[in-house]
This record gives sequence, C-alpha cells and structure tokens, in this order.
Amino acid sequence: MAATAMGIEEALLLHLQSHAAIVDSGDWAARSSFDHGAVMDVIKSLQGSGFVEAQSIKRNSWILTAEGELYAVRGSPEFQVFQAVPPEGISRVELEKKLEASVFKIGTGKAMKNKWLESLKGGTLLRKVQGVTDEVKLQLLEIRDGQHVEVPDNAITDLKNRKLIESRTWVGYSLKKGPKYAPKRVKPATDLTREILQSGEWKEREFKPYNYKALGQPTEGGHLHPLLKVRTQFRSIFLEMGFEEMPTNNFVESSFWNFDVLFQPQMHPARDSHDTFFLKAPARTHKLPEDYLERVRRTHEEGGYGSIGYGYDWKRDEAEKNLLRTHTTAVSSRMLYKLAQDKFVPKRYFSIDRVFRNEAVDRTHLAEFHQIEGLVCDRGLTLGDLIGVLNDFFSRLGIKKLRFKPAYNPYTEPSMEIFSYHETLKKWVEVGNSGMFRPEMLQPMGLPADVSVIAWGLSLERPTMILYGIDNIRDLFGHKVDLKLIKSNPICRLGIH
Ligand code: FB9
Repeated sequence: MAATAMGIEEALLLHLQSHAAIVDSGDWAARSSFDHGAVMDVIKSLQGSGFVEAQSIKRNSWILTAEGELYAVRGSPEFQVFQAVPPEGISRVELEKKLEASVFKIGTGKAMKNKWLESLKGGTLLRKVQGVTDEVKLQLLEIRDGQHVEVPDNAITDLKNRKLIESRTWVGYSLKKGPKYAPKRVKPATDLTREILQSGEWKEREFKPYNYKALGQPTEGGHLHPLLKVRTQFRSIFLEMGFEEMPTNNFVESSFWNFDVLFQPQMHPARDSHDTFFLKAPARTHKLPEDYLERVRRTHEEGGYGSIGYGYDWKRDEAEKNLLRTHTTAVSSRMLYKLAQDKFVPKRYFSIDRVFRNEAVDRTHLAEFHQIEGLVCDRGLTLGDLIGVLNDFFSRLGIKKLRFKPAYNPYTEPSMEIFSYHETLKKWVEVGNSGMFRPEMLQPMGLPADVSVIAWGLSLERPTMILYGIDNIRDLFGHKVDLKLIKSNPICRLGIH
C-alpha cells in the first residue's frame, strides 16, 4: 500500500480514536491536506474490512468552466471593457482594438446593461460611473475556492446562464468506527507461515478468508497450432471414409521414389534445383530395388504397358539424387509398390505432411507446406469413381458444389483441377488437384493390370487460412508467426459454413 494511503489510513483511524465520527470526508481531507480522492479509496478499503462504517454524502457544487477560469483571473469582460474606457471616452473602433474580440463583444453589452457606460451619438463610449467592483470575478473566485455558499442564488443563476460555471455533484463520506475498528489495521495474514506458527502469533492474528472462487495463476498449457487442429479434422474425415494413414516420417527422399517411379521424366522442369531442394549430404541413395529400377528405366526409355515411354536415355545417377520431397505422392508411390509386392488387396490411403518446393514465397506460398493426399487403389476404378470420392470427401468439408477442370500431371492421366464455389469469397476457388495414376507408374510396380488408382491432393494451409480468415500464409506458418495466434485461436470447424 502506497506511503500516502498508509499515512491517510493511520491519520483516519487515529482521528476516529478521539472523535466519534468524521462528518464530511471532504472537509477532513482539506483540513488534513490529503487529496480527497485518495481518502475516498482508503475509506472504501477500511469499510470493506469493517474498520469504519461510511455513508456516502452528496452535494451539488459549482465549478468554473474554462471561460469562467479565464475571467476569474483576468476579470469579467464587462470589467475589462470598463477598465479600457478612458475617462474622456473612446470610440468603439478604438476600444475594439484594445480588447479580445469575445471580451469586447460580451463586455460592452454587459457594461452597458450594468449602466457603467453610455454610448454617445457617433458611437463614442463614455463612463457613466467613477468606479465599479468586478462582482463577477469575486463570485467566480468564491466558487473556485469552494465558498460558493457566499454567492447569492441569482448571481449563481446569472453565472450559469453565462456558461461561466457548471454544476458538479460532489461525493464524499461521513464515517464512524466500524465493528472491526482498531486504531491500527494489521493486514489479515494471507498465509500460515512458519514464522507465524513458531511465534504463536497465529493465536490472535486475523487470517484473510480463503477465496475459493479465486481463479489462481492461469496455467500455461500447450496450444495446438491451427494447422494441427485442421489436420486432425482432415484425419477424421479420411478415417471415417475408411482410409489408412501412410507413414510420412521421411522428409528426405530419393529422386527415384519422388519422380522416376511416378513416370516424371528426368528432364522435367520440376526436377531441377529451381523447383526442388536437392541435398548436398547425403547427396545420393544407392539402396534402390534393382529389378524394379530396371523396369522404371525401360518404361521411361521405351514405355510398355501400352505406353511409348519418353524415349530418352534414363540415368541412374539422376534417380539416386536425394532431395526434400516435393509432394507426399512420393509416399504414395512407396506404399503402392509395397502393395504390389504382396497379394493385391484394394486399399484406401491418405497422407498429410510437409513437402518442400523451392518456389517464390508469396501471400499463399512458402517453400514448404503440408500436402493432403488421398488415393483409392482397386480393380476397374474409373474417373467417375474419382469424381464420386471427391464429391464425398469435399462434402464432408462442407463444400457441396465442385467443378472439375482438365489439368496435367506427369503421373496422372486424366488429371483434373478441382474447384468449389466459395459463398463468402463469392468466387470459384481451386481446392485441389487429382487424377488417375498412369499405367506407366503402376505396372512397373507389379500391380495387376486391371488395378487402377484414383488420387487427389490439396494443401492444409489454404483451408486453414480460409477457416481462420488469415490472409497471409506467413502469419499462419513460419518464424514470423505471432505466438498469440497460437495461444488464442478459436476452434474452427471444417464443414460449418
Ligand atoms: O489446397 C488448395 N486449395 C484449397 C484447398 C481447400 C480449401 O478449403 C476451403 C475451406 C474450404 C481451399 C483451397 N490448392 C492446392 C489449390 C491452390 O491453393 C493452389 O494454388 C496451391 N496448391 C498447392 C501447390 O502449390 C504449388 C494447393 C497445393 C497442392 C496442389 C496440388 C496437390 C497438392 C497440393 C496435388 C496433387 C495430386 C494430384 C493427383 C494425384 C495425387 C496428388
């Protein structure tokens, strides 16, 4: 408790020791030259702990307006005008030059009304009396010093109408000893300390009652990043649709699984360092399934399975280059190859994890983002099945109306970009990409010829940005994220529009 407050508390309790009551806290504060506001706070606190009983007392008082303050110092305008009129008189024009415009305007009118001045023909102003008393100034000073009781009511009304004073309700307390009164207040103990126990002080010491409603220290807990909250929702959609999650715990991949097995030619622009992060160390992968690799080489070079291939000289060392995976389709390729090694069973797989692309960073693109991928592997699947699954999947995101635009991916034919009409954005938004994996990808793996795989992909960041109304991806993900967003982001449900 600040020094002054302690000073006020002691003085107050001491005063009540010898006085039955303090009738008016305002007078007491003035007499004890304490700030009345500070005294009010101490009285409230003493009342709270029963040391005093206080009744609030109100009284209307007058305070000076800014203009009133001015005249209380410089004199009323009519007095200033009178002062400015020399005994031999003066023209209005001359007088106006000597005074402030508002003082001249108000003052002459008032001085005339007070019959202090007279206006001769030609506009000369002349004194009608020797001297005058500036009652107005005196009254303003009285009021300023709280002695408004001395000012007659008609003067108060006149000053009020001249907007030189305005009313103010003054609030104070009258107080007397309370049930818990003592000349000195010892703060109730808030803790049963070893000292209080050993000193036996606990016997007479007052203890602050436990406030069981107290909230206590906010417990800092972990907070899920919005991306992870939306990931969880996508996960449950996939699991509800009977999909299994693929293991994505390998950011580093070989060009073989990331590109070559997907029938993406080695001269494809995405395979150069402008788009892909290649590793310096370990720069290469030597452990690749030899027989499968030969089939991949042959497919790229001469095709097969109804394909003519690319007809270029496929290089093993290109395929051995390590990189940061550019899509989780690299995980799909590994899973489909594994599936092909055993007796074929239909499968539904999904993956949600980070992918890395050496792209220009802008409002919606960073060098890494989370790709969501789904695939269905079964006999005789058609484009219709893909459209069906996409409608089912996106409808669970609350996205009802989809449109499909033919697109191109090296590893799917046909391929389609997926668009949905976004009510709030009032436009068609691209919500993903999809296609049917090429036989040049599936057959070398050893999957039965009648097995086809429909697949689609989208990002986790875009839906999260739209759900959380985040305009710039850098505010959502990366070193510039403001932790407050993480700590205080609401649960935004997918599918609720
Ligand atoms: O996520 C994307 N858009 C999107 C998705 C959902 C969404 O939800 C709203 C709440 C309702 C809103 C928007 N896109 C894919 C579309 C665009 O944002 C696109 O500009 C950016 N794309 C990323 C790649 O950028 C280079 C998003 C990312 C993407 C693109 C394609 C795939 C995966 C991610 C794929 C694939 C694929 C295709 C065939 C077979 C297997 C995988």
